[in-house]
Amino acid sequence: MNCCTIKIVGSYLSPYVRKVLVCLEEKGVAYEVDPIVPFYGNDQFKQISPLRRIPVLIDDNGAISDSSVICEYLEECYPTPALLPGDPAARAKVRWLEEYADSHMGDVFIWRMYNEVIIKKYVWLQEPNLEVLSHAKNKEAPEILDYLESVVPAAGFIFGQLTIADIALACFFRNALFAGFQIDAKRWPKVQQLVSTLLQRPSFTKLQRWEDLSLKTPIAAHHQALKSAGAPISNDSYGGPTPIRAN
Ligand SMILES: N[C@@H](CCC(=O)N[C@@H](CS)C(=O)NCC(=O)O)C(=O)O
Repeated sequence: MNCCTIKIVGSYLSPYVRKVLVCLEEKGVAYEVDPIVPFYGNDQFKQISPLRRIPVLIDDNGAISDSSVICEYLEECYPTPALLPGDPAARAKVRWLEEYADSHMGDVFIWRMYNEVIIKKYVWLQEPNLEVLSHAKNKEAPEILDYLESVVPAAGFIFGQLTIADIALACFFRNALFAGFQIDAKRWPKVQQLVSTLLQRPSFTKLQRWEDLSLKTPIAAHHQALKSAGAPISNDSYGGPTPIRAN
């Protein structure tokens, strides 16, 4: 399949955008980013993302939403290196862990941690709900880590080779860190080892510079600040001036 001039719409701070960008980096595919914070999408944004969510991939074939759909598309367009195993049973297990990360880890790490600490403060100018945050950090996140510790091997990637499951899991620990949550290496040594190995891969470290810059820059200035610092930023943007709630 011929895919070219790939644009990814979505902030470097989103774990779902990060998952797509890491896949592109691992596969050595060139791309540019329109780094909008999703709530700030303009009227045209709704046309390419009916749920007003990021990421969106745009190329010569049109716009595609949802990080898992996008990553599968990339896997088909750029099969090497493969991020899904060949065996159907192993592929299914990889997809389950990707889904577990995107849905359940998303609920806890994004909507009950990162949302309380970062999104509420910088997008909606609200105080965090400390009860929600504390429950997420002290009850829900440890349950996730207990589960992950039971599926992660003593060494190496979960399925031997690097897969989209490893990438998806690691992406959420960046946002957990932004919200002040770190993995306790004594309690969850295998997960700590895997996540730290992943976050040190060039595909992740290359993005961390742009994540850190986004975190310390006012939202309205993200596009220009990232472009000036040398990130691969698009000339045009689906960003708008004020935040809109999708529902
Ligand atoms: N299942 C979607 C989830 C995407 C998602 O929830 N993205 C968040 C940003 S981290 C978003 O756009 N939220 C805006 C909203 O919920 O209004 C995917 O994998 O792409």
